[in-house]
Amino acid sequence: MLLKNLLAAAAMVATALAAPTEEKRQSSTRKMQWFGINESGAEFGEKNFTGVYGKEFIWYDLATVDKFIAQGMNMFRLNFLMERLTPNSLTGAFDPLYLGNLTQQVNYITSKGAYAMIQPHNYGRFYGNVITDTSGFKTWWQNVAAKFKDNSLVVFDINNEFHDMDQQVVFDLNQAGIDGIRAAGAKQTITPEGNSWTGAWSWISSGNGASLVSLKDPENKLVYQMHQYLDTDGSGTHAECVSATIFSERLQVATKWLKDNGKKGVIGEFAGGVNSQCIAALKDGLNYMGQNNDVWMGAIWWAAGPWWGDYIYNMEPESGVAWTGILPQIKGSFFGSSAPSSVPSSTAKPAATSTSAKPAATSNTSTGGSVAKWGQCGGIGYSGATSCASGSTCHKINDYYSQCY
Ligand SMILES: *[C@@H]1O[C@H](CO)[C@@H](O)[C@H](O)[C@H]1NC(C)=O
Ligand SMILES: *[C@@H]1O[C@H](CO)[C@@H](O)[C@H](O)[C@H]1NC(C)=O
Ligand SMILES: *[C@@H]1O[C@H](CO)[C@@H](O)[C@H](O)[C@H]1NC(C)=O
Ligand SMILES: CC(=O)N[C@H]1CO[C@H](CO)[C@@H](O)[C@@H]1O
Repeated sequence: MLLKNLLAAAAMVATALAAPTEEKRQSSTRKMQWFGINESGAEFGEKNFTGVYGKEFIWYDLATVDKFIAQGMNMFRLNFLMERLTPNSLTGAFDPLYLGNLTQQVNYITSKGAYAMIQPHNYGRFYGNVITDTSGFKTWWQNVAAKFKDNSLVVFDINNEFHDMDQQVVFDLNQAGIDGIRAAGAKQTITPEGNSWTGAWSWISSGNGASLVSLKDPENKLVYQMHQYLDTDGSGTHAECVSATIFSERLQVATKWLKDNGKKGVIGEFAGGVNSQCIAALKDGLNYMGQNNDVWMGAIWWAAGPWWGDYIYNMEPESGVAWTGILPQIKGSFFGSSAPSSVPSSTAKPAATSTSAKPAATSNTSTGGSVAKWGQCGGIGYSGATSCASGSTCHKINDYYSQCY
């Protein structure tokens, strides 16, 4: 997010969680598949595409991943810049160190059974210019997806917040990204994003709905990523929220579009300031999403990361204002109350409602009846293959999730 933000998310199977005892309770009442956090910092210094690690930009503190998971989160949207991953061109070689950091983060997160969303924070631009080379963009995604195609807990976010672009270019870039990812043999969930900062409230008025409904995915695993802030201009730059019901109100046109068209969506960025009106609006909106979990896969908070300091939405453990002021207030909305009657029956078995996020079925690229490295190989409720591809063995992560590595 820059002027406006949003979220991206990936799908999470409720059974793929850490901390057996605690998560057992949570997974049985999870209202939406994904509850996540934006990890932000590797895209910092957006005016300086080279930058230096630790000076212009920073990667994420892996210890915080465990803390978020302990709070029930299962989705990490990893912000980074395309220019730092492939500095020479869209089709050029990777910077091995930047790729190394991205890969390390993805592997750590997914080794814990959570989802990692690979999210180029580029607004449809490369070195400041709108990307018009759809073929090059397809190759960029094919090359990136090839690196992660065997990790079923990875989700691909085509690009953060297209804006002020020709709608056809936004469509073409999304389709090229999808085509590139599938050309690499990757079968995981993909989240396209829209023009106009991919706002949920403007999904129809922006023209995104009419245009992006026609995106084609041979795997049928698209989850439309939208972003929604609660301040007056929807920019996510104010601590105040318009009203205690503004979040659910702003989600309504998008919810209708998703239902009318048989699509799935995720709120890849959302936030409000630490005050009672915003907290009420956040709970109301998340409860609304939970009631509509046939189309909403989840929501991802903006933001965490080591460098957010006293930022109004900072959820970095344990100093961020939102870590103490928001997370304890809203996490219940992702899991429901203790009253079983408040839990929709469909949430008791989220995996069954998800066509897009079934780890075992998506990354099984090995032959001979074995699970590819990083794929799921066991856990309560899992019925897939249990033998790992050569070079990896099955490790129990928790009662609900075992993984090949
Ligand atoms: C960009 O980052 C490099 C490396 O830290 C630094 O030397 C340079 O001054 C920065 N350029 C700008 C315009 O900030
Ligand atoms: C991450 O980037 C830093 C700075 O370039 C580098 O020193 C480090 O080796 C990288 N880590 C990995 C795992 O590649
Ligand atoms: C995965 O491997 C199993 C054997 O362990 C096989 O039956 C199944 O068809 C494979 N699934 C996919 C999607 O390739
Ligand atoms: C609304 C908001 O806080 N946006 C910030 C999101 O993160 C980028 C950097 O990635 C900042 O530049 C924005 O100000």
